[in-house]
Amino acid sequence: MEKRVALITGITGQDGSYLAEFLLEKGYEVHGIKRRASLFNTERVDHIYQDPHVKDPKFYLHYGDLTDSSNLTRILKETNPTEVYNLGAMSHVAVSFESPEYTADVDAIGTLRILEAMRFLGMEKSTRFYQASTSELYGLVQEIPQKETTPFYPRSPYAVAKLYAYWITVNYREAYGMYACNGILFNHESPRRGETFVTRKITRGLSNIAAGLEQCLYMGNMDSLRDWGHAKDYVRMQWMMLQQEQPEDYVIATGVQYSVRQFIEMSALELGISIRWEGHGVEEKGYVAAISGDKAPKAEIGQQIVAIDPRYFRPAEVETLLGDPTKAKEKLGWVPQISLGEMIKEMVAYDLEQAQKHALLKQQGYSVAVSKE
Ligand code: NDP
Ligand code: GDR
Repeated sequence: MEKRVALITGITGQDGSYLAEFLLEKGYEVHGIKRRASLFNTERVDHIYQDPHVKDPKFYLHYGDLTDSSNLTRILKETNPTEVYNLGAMSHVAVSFESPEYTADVDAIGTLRILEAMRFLGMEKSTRFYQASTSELYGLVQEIPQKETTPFYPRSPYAVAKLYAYWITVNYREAYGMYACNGILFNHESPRRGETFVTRKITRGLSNIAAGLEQCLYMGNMDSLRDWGHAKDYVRMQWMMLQQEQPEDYVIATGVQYSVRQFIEMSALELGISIRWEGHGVEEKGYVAAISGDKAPKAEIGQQIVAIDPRYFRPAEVETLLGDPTKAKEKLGWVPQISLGEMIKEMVAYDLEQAQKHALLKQQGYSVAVSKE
């Protein structure tokens, strides 16, 4: 079989780490671009790291950045990939309001830089390209549920930057005959999700409360509705999209929607805590209504464990997202295998274990800082 080589931008992120595992299992040689940081930033891929001194390694990391054209061109030339997965991005919607110009540089122009480098190197026909597009493109939704033909209406600097990346990918496909496609992915989560995205903030914050490390979880808009899947299911689909005869764009979603408040309730129940809500809007509060199960959380009945902090409201919100993955199911046979309940169980189990380790250290007199945002 022809040698299969993948280059992944954003390999140190949630999706990059799962995709790298998946491709290594399929026998690919995997190259990833990591940013230079003042501390180690490869925690999510450390378990698949291969010492470059071993014979015939299959996993390589290269220093690089989506803002650096010459760096990207050199890495592409040296690795000569058969598939490029552009997962690198400033991916936090709220932060994109704080750093809109940087977000545009990385998420929009970064995508152009890779496509243009591929063209410059004559890879239009030899290398396939995947772009990490997003349900945030739908923003102020024009149709429910959202599918491939639903009009876009981005609502943040992040989404506007990703709109450029979406269209430049379509444009290079049409203009130069490249095998380039967009996966329009709805929110997907896992224990490897960044701690400041809402699901992980909830499972981690509530686990810290259950372990007695924190008192209260401060939230933004809890009425927001999302279609949440598991990152493992979604990276499989990223690969499938590059294995077809024709390059096409696909919506990847579960087709089921929950509110942030429901996600809090389900995560709390997993920890043996049921919540009673009081008040409305910025006054809304969540109290411990009952404690059950064998996890014996340290929280007390009547303790306030959820509060609203308006700092977490966004200048423009995406209130509701619900995907229609029919095309992916019918054309590629893709169906998500991990349910929301199973995912919450996995995330809570992971975060509770971390919280209990910290609690134990604290008990032994070591100082433990729980970073929050
Ligand atoms: P993460 O935030 O976990 O990972 C982002 C990755 O991009 C990290 O490896 C990060 O590096 C890297 N990165 C950030 N800035 C740069 C830069 N300037 N140059 C090179 N690399 C950079 O995101 P996810 O894994 O969750 O998402 C992967 C992609 O999919 C992103 O493009 C995201 O926008 C998109 N997406 C995600 C969805 C989701 O629900 N997860 C849904 C739809 C789309 P570092 O580790 O150093 O910070
Ligand atoms: P999102 O994910 O903006 O959809 O982007 P996030 O988890 O940040 O927010 C989801 C919803 O929850 C509301 N929310 C809060 N969000 C955060 N982060 N923190 C809070 O305290 C909080 N309280 C309420 C938000 O307002 C929002 O409505 C993610 C990213 O992975 C993008 O890169 C990706 O493109 C989209 O998903 C699909």
